[in-house]
Amino acid sequence: MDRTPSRVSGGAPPGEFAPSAAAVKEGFRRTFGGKPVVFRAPGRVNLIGEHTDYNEGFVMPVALPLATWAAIGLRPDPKVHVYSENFGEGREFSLTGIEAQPTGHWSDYVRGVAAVLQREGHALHGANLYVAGDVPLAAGLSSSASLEVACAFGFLSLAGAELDRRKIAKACQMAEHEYVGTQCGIMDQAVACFGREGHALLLDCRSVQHELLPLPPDVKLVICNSQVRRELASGEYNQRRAQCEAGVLSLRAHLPGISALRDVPLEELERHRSALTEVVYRRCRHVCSENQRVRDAARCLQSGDLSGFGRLMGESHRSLRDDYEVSCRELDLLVEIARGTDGVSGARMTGGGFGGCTVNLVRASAVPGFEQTMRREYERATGRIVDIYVCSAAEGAGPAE
Ligand code: GAF
Repeated sequence: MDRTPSRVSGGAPPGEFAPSAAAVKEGFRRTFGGKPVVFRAPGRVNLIGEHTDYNEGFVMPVALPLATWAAIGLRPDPKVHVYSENFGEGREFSLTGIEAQPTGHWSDYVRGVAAVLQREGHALHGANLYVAGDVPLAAGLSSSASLEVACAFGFLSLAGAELDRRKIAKACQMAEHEYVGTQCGIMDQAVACFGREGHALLLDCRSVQHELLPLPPDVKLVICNSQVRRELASGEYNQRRAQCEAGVLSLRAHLPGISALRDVPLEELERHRSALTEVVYRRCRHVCSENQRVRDAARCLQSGDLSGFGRLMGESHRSLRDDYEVSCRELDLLVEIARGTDGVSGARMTGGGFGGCTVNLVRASAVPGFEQTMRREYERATGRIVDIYVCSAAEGAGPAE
């Protein structure tokens, strides 16, 4: 999905498709005819708590104004015809007997969501579906979850089904496991469902319960896209998850009560370090320390301690770089440049890693200077152009008019 990234604060350049409820309605009318209903689901940026979700730990994501819109209308047969504005192509599949076989095509997300919802007992109707979004692809901002959740809302509304957001998030996560092949955690789908304007979510990924934390209104979330594309399904992500699970297995011989790294305080990990290989120990150290950082960061936000929050973001980045080994030269560089720039209280890589984006907390009045510095210094060092999205926390998924 080669989605043209747009500047959130500036909108799409003249002449380019700018996704919105009105634009996808019009796209639907052109492609299929008739009047659809429209749902929007946001991408996300994670402030802190990386690779902790599949260890049943804590995360602190924010829903973005970047989103996917899905326009949906009934078909008379049990088929789904889905057209993606971003890919400029459509696919069709039958709702009967959807195979759980990843094909590597973008429509796997849509097939997967339909299949899992049906398995959970929802009688889905055949549908025409027109999707479009402005979450940049493979940038670590969760374009996949936003597509899944927007489609889930669409399918369920046609079926006249009750919308339980926790169940929707879990169904979308399952769809990604089984139909795409990424063993992702619940963070992206949960924040797409539960995000709130002006707030970050403190999400407990074991219970999938969250608390809303107000963000300071004079601080912008500035996302810098390194333009190094990341592919979650490339195997590295699943390998990290397997290493964490191997750690839990070895630690369980000494700590019989644990079922996930969430249950292991850092002191216990240190005590039983010799039970682990060096690599597995470092992976576990990242997760155990990151869980603690998320809880500390929540306290910083609650007490208005932005510089404390920023310090924790810096520690998170170093831990992801050195212990979890999911950063890359370009992300490290973006963090390094940001750290020395006026008005920045925190900077770190965000999302799965291996490329993608950094997230920066920047005083609103310092944003223009920050943007200038990032563009200049990043190009000078890498020859690449950084793409910058200046955001505030947006609302989670719902109907769009
Ligand atoms: C990706 C996954 F989809 C999430 O579940 C999460 O693990 C994240 O990487 C890393 O924190 O976005």
